[in-house]
Amino acid sequence: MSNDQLKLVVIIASDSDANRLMKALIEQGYPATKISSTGGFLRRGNATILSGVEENEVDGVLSMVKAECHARTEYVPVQTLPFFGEGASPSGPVEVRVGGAIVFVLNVERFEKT
Ligand code: 2BA
Repeated sequence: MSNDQLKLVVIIASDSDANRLMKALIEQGYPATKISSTGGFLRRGNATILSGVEENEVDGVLSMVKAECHARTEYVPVQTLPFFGEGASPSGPVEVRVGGAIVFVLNVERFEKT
């Protein structure tokens, strides 16, 4: 990996999608690190995957994210949400997006391997 146009792809996905995505990335030869994380809104465990790749590999990583992480909707009880009890809250279940992925692509200023 050269320092020239290195990008850090940060992917936040559900645990089950992230496991499949990790497997697919590694099989295709993309480096990847999975970190356990927690969503601030739903407060559910999710996973953050870091993949440092050349600029011309970013689209390859993104197409694997699209193939493995599918968004769907789920209804969660309003009592489990952080804003419950703080003023005007909706009653009954609330529709939320689960699965799918949130992706940030960052420029890497410097890469060192010791
Ligand atoms: P959570 O914060 O647990 O959010 C889970 C899902 O709940 C979100 O899905 C979104 O559909 C919904 N949601 C979040 N905040 C909301 C709100 N204030 N009102 C109504 N619905 C809300 P995604 O957007 O796909 O996000 C999935 C996970 O990705 C998030 O889990 C969070 O861990 C992370 N994430 C999303 N956007 C982010 C950002 N801009 N920066 C850092 N992390 C982010």
